[in-house]
Amino acid sequence: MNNIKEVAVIGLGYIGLPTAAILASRGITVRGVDVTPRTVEAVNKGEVPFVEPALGEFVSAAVSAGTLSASFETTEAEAYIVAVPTPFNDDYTADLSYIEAAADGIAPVLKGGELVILESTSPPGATQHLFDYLLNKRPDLSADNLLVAHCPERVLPGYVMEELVTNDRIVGGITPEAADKAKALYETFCQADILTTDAKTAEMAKLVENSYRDVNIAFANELSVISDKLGIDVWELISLANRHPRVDILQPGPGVGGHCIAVDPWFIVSAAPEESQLIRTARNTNDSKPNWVVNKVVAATKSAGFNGKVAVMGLAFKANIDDMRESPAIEITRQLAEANPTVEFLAVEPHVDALPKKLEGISNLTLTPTDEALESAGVVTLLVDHDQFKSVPATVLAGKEIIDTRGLWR
Ligand code: SAJ
Repeated sequence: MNNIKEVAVIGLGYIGLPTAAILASRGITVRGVDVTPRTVEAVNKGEVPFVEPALGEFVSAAVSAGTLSASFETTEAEAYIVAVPTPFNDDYTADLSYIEAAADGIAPVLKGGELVILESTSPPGATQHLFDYLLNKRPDLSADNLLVAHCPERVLPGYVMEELVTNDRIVGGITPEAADKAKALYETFCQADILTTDAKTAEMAKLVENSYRDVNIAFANELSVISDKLGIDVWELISLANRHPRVDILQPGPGVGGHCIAVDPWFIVSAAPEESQLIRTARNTNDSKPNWVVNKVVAATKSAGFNGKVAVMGLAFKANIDDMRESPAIEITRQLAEANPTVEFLAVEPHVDALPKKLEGISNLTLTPTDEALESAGVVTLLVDHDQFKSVPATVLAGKEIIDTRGLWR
């Protein structure tokens, strides 16, 4: 039974804000903490500073009810949930500086007996590091009086509010008591099974889930390159092979984006470099796919009668979201526009009203409405399978060179 009534959530991003809002919807008083003024201001107005279906209603209801508020400072609570980024360094080791910065905010307000939950995806040993780091900052607290657990998030962007409730969760405690206490807190909103283990196994489980997906997408991406060479439609090939009862191949695309699948496998590779051959190769296969797409588009612009304009459909890292983190579409667009200054690139992204920073200031690249781009371009490159693009009539695409990396228009 949960007896925690006040929670501080550090990091109000794609995971922290939904978690804060759903806890608040269960009557827990939640104080969100973030370093970004835009985020803190938006949340305090009951708004969400990014696109995530259904989250807006939760945030506005919780802010109106007074159960959710946001600030820059970490204040006293009974439990702290850390949901900050864990990017990788140049050598692919994890950068734990955001976790340490969160701990710097938590340490001074601890009184003893609190629960600290790390949700951020972390390399093996990071939860123990957080525990040691906090105790080091607060040598006056006894180790038995600090409960630290890892509870990795598993929700799929675009379905977060649903999956927070329906997905099973893994909770790994530094001690069994920490795991049990974290489990009770998550039971206030999670209706699925919550499985407890030790912290390192929980860390690794999360990394393994995303590596499993990365390896399987790499298989699909490799098949798409092979099929292209052999003159085979890879989507037909995969759908036929998937009619075998024990085959379930994923879909090829322009590469793997997002802050999770393109990142997490590296944490395993850096923890066991010699032993992680398959995981490393899959990462490299997926990372090389954007280059392959760039070459296909460049070849299309060399065809006779090309009118000088290329439409690039979609910039987000996947369908129906505005999240551009590690997006292969952005990488492809940037490389194309920079290397081909005489070609005009019309980027289409219905979820944003300005080009992202990485694409700012490129003179032959403009953010263009869907109809206008499709009408004027001679080459159309589909990079994201947004619902809005599904309904493009075949007549609009007729006579154009199409590079459809998602199999949406086949
Ligand atoms: N992709 C493909 N082909 C596919 C599936 C995905 O090319 O068949 C691409 C997508 O276009 C995208 C990338 O892979 O660029 C990642 O998309 P995704 O939908 O596979 O995953 P994410 O990054 O949105 O969310 C993943 C999920 N993990 C798993 O499915 C194992 C989610 O449950 C995790 O919570 C999330 O990572 C995370 O935060 O770790």
